[in-house]
Amino acid sequence: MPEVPVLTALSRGTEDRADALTVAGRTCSYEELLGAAGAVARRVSGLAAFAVEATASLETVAGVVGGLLAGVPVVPLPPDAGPAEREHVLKDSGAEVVPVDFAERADFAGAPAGGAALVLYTSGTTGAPKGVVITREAMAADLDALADAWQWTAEDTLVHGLPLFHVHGLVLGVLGALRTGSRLVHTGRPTPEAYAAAGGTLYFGVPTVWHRVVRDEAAARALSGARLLVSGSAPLPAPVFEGLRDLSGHQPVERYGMTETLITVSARADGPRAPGAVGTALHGVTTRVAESADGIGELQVQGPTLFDGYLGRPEATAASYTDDGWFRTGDIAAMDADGTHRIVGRASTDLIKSGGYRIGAGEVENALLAHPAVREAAVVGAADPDLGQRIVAYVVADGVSGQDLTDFVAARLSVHKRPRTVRFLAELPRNAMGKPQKRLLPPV
Ligand code: MLC
Ligand code: AMP
Repeated sequence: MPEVPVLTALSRGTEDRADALTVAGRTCSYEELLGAAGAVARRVSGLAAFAVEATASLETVAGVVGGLLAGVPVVPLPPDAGPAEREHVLKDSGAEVVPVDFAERADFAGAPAGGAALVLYTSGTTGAPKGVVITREAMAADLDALADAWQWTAEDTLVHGLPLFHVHGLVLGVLGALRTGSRLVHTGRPTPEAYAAAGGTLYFGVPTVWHRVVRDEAAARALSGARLLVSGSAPLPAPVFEGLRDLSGHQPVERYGMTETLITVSARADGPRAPGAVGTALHGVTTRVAESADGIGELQVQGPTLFDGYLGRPEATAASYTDDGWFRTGDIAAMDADGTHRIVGRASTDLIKSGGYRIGAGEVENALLAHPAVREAAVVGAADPDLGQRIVAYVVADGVSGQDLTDFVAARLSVHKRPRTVRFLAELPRNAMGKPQKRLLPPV
């Protein structure tokens, strides 16, 4: 068996099982996955980077494993990204799309030792998404720290249905299984029925998924046989924590992270869990809450799980660190005396978290402004019981409907970046300097 960086369980080939991996209803063994990944590695070897259409499929897994084998960074493309977003990602990364045929098999020996493995595109407060360069070393460090925190082993069956173009679904949810050797069942979509039917020991979900599970009482009760339910990517509301506890008998473990840092803080399988608490710093990670009078301030982190910068943007990379070398998360946190972290908000209201997706208000505003009828646009996140935050667009426009604008954004960018509510205003509220003031917008 060839050595696949990061994926120690896969490389060892020990305990290969015919059903090692199931993605959206199709199942394969490690050997079959390695064969398909070998064919990808041969094809991409020597490229600077390549992109895969990151549908929830065995092809996406083979593409990413093939990139690791060949030592070529992979750019997972959100499958529903509209033309504007797609063009930006491909141009910015310089990656060409390489199609993956899972039926093709080849041997590929020898992988370079370290370096960039993934480039994940993620939104900032303004402008187009930036490419976050993630190394093999960072992923290996993070997955080992999570295995330690969650007692995650080859005995587990991991179940989730999260997208394969972000840290949660791809790094934790696929590469984590291939490093620890746990079986993986990816349910295609993260529906309560599919989670209930999968019979796993370890479950991953964003709070929206857990909210939907709790609303489906039978599905929540069916999870009682699991070992650990893990929530992350956005704050888990207390009623959802309590609903899971009451129906499944499990207090969910909450963990916190970012594309740029991977997961840095988590509750432990053998430790306390409480609503609103995201646990302690993972092994190897150091955190601090920036100085403030009330003990609440920006969470800053250091450690081996951090990214290798924004692709081609040294200024943005430098700006994301303090002068003394700590990564600035932009999240506002408090830390208890025992080192338990609580995330209490975000420094900028222009980063929206909807269904666990990070969405920059500026990117949606620019998409709206590309519509010929739109003169001005201001986008905010409004509290939503299911999505956490719902995208609300305030626009100054004539001769166009809210649905037209929603569809326009959904077609240019990814579908999850579309406004769920559009409000028409005669003008945006401004200060004396003429600058739009989002806090003066009327309530939704
Ligand atoms: C609706 N649809 C439209 C549309 N309106 N399509 C085009 N135009 C319109 N105007 C259709 C879509 O085609 C799609 O169809 C469906 O509606 C999707 O609807 P949705 O409402 O957007 O999906 P929803 O069910 O609300 O999704 C909830 C969710 C999703 C939880 C499944 O938000 C999700 O997968 N979230 C996970 C995000 C995540 O993984 N984040 C991790 C980031 S990493 P169809 O046919 O496709 O159904 C990170 C680090 C860390 O944060 O700490 O983990
Ligand atoms: P992303 O880059 O998509 O990975 O999003 C990272 C952001 O998700 C963080 O900066 C936080 O704002 C948010 N986040 C992730 N996990 C949690 C959590 N457990 N609680 C609150 N916010 C979270």
